[in-house]
Amino acid sequence: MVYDEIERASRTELRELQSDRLTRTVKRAYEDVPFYREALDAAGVEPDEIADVSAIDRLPFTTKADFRAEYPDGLVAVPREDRARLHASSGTTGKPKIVAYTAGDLGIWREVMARSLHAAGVDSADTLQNAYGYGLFTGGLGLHDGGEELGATVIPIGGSNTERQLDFLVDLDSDVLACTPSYSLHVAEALESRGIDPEELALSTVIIGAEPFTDPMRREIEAALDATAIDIYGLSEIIGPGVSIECAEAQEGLHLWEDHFYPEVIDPETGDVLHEGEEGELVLTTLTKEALPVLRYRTGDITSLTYEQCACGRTAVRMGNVTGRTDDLLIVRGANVYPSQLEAAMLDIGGVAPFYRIDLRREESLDTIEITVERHESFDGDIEELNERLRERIESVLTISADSLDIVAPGSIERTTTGKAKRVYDHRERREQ
Ligand code: DLL
Repeated sequence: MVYDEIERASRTELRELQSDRLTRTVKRAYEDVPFYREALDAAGVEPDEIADVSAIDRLPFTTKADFRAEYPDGLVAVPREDRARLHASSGTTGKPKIVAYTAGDLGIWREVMARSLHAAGVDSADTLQNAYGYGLFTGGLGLHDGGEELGATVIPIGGSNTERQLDFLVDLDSDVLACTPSYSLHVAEALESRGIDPEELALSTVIIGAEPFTDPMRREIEAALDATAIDIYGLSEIIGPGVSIECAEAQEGLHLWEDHFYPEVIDPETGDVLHEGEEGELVLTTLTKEALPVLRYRTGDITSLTYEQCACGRTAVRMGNVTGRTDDLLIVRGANVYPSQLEAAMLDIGGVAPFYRIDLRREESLDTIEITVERHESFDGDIEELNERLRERIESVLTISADSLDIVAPGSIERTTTGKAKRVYDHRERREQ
């Protein structure tokens, strides 16, 4: 069942709508944002020439560096009196990216979030415990507004305060918990230490996003909370959460709301647009945003697209689960690996828990990689043998051997209770993120 008929529109209808909306977006960006006027002039593109989405690859990309260079509001297309809200996404270094919304944009956000929650199986009778952080981060207010739009009961508990999260899960019979995957694991552990059996909770769905997670990690979350884990994706620069989400019916890829956001996948090295099914960097163009129209934004997120119709009946393109970002790639002594590849390899072995950290250092101009991972509580086998198996497995994905591999006691690695999990500590140099 869809929330809005547009979710079942034919591909031809969608394409016509997208072309029409793209033309208007390009025109507005050109007229109202000096940055885009200069970028299009430099690329030799007249806004009128972009009459169809097939011409989108003539447009230049927008990058994270452009957001930083135009700080705080150089990319905003509307005067101050038309801006209804600002959010910010903080990098670990440098200036935050400030994003602006008109009242109309907030309406679109509510709509795509309500559609997302509906696709995730949430309905107006449900209680949604929203444990995403409120404030400048888009997670809290994004899920909040969408939940209200759908008619659900929203509990704006926000991030952290784990003891109260447990009280509410029990006392208020929350059906849905929305939070990062790492925090959901922390909640699961806290339930266990309080002796609460997740099977006795009303909780049926966890809506996880804002950071990458692998399939074994998802299985761990589902088992520990006795709930279905639904992947939700989004980013502040485009709108916040609600760009795409898995449907509860199929859980095979994330439906991307193509009537508002136009996706492409490119080769991150050459910038060439890739074909359906090929993995590369996701590029998004907003089709309806007023305050912050964004053309061909390089998200840095790695995924692929499929246009095959989903079993749930929605026609929107689906993107694969994002397990890494182009700037996450670890390069150690010539070996290239994404942290998610190491995570999947370690969890596949069994015996270890999804709590780990990776430390990279440079010693006498040689890079080293140290991996620390927790033993799973249920593991009662031979630790030496587990260490050996893990070492071999890590070496097979990393192509070099880890300089140290420590299996530590359950609970030793610091938990993330607010914001996004940090698992990689690169002590070699500070990198712009
Ligand atoms: O994280 C928006 C959000 C809030 C999404 C709540 C989902 C739930 P930013 O702080 O701007 O916005 O960070 C965006 O987070 O480019 C991805 O790298 C990563 N990310 C977001 N969702 C997912 C996901 C919010 N489901 C950046 N899987 C994005 C993997 C994700 N990575």
